[in-house]
Amino acid sequence: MPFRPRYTGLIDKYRDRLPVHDDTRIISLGEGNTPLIRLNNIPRLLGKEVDIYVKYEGLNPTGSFKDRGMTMAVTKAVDEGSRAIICASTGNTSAAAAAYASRAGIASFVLIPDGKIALGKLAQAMIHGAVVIQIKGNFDAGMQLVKDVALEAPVTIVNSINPFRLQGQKTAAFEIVEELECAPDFHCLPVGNAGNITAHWMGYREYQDHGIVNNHPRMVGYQAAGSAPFMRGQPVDNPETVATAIRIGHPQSWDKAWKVREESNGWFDECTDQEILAAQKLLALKEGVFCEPASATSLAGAIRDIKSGKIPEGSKVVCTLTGHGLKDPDIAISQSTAPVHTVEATLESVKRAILENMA
Ligand code: AN7
Repeated sequence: MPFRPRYTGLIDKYRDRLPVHDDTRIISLGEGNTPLIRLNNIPRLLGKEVDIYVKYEGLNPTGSFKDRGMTMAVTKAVDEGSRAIICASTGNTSAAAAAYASRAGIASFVLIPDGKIALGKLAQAMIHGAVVIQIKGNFDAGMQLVKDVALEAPVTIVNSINPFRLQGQKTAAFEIVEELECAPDFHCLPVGNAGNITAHWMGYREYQDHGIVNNHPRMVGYQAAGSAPFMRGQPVDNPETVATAIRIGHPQSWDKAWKVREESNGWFDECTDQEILAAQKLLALKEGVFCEPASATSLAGAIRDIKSGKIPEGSKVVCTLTGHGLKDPDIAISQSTAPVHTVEATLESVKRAILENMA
């Protein structure tokens, strides 16, 4: 049989492991099934014998891992008769909420921090017709407002405090295990609210508990140094980082995240903005993979821990790249040192530009 069934999204694929019924109307954009890319050049540059894979979640329909959770959250919201969803967001959740609400034919309201979300994400929320409410405050303030307003208005919260979000997001761990035919030794993620690290751990545990694999990874969560409440041991009131997606000082999954760390024998650490941007650039230049700054935090931390030997040689490491680089074009352009060459539209000038710039 030369044809395979059309891929129709992660709820269809993992129906047996998700809280849906046979007759549930599925709201999907074909999310999931993202590439697990083995890095070729970076391990060699590090001079270390490690297998590093990146799970390129930026290739989901709205360009981030949020789609995995949003297909579940919106499917359940519609199933329960909701006509509107709401979220606070550093950008990616709002993009996913807006798109899946459009797909479902319901309304979406998104609260975003004034001036602190990447351009691509704002564009997405706007084009999908979300009601964009820009607050003069940060994500954490927005999150509190969303919780308060949902008590007084008929809206379903689709932040990761909605338990269906984590159910959808756990499927990323399923995909990784299926491709590697085992769990990795280490799984590194950027951490904001810590929903995604919690969801991944749920997925790995489920496959281990059900006998599909007999190992699990140590879960490693990296935060941006200016926004690292897990490192400070308490919430941070004024988080700051270039990685605006994880500019979160009051993580919503605080207790769950500590439990993941304990159960998986993992750890938390922090990366400076400089390390984050360097990792984003290295990945783009040396591997051809473009992720947004927050996403590069997983690789930045992994590189440091591989260099130091905390992640030993011989390990299989997965780094989740949570969002696409195109989300934040301003950062990409500002940290590219290669100039754009403007020349006359003649053969001679173009030829000169090439020859002068041959490596
Ligand atoms: C690219 O969109 O919280 O630790 O409001 O967009 O599960 O919060 C985004 C989070 C990592 C952190 N990488 O994940 C939002 C939002 C990217 C992100 C995270 C986010 P969690």
